[in-house]
Amino acid sequence: MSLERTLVLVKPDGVKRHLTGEILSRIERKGYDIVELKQLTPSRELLEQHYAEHVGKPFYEPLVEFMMSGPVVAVVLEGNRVIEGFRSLAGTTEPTLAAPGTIRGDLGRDWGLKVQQNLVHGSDSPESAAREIGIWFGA
Ligand code: RTP
Ligand code: MG
Repeated sequence: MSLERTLVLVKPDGVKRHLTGEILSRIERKGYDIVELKQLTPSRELLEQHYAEHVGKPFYEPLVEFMMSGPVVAVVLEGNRVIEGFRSLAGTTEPTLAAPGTIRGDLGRDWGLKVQQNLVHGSDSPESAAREIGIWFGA
């Protein structure tokens, strides 16, 4: 058994395009449990914590601006190996290259903007998941 939790975000592009239901439906059909869920427009302070690892990268400021541009849906999922399982459902970062059958591959594309708008975020390790769940939902 490797019971894990992961933080998933439906990013502002996903919410604006009315894809929240489609994305949550894929998660539910896969069989993961939703243990927390809320919609909010994140503050710059929250996003600076969430994206601390990307400070200084060329896409950092456009990424923070994009993530502040509207509501996001924050979700905690639980299941065995859910961290890698959700990243597999999401597909690779660039929607152009993400495999068909994945969230980003089926529903995303390159919009020619300063930052990849790719519909979802998923924690990438148990350490990131614990840190990110603390940031979005408290300890
Ligand atoms: P995420 O953290 O959102 O699950 O995505 P990820 O692991 O696949 O990607 P990561 O490298 O952690 O980057 C975080 C987010 O920054 C945006 N990004 N844009 N060159 C670009 O335009 C670029 N590179 C990264 C994406 O929104 C990515 O999800
Ligand atoms: Mg990442």
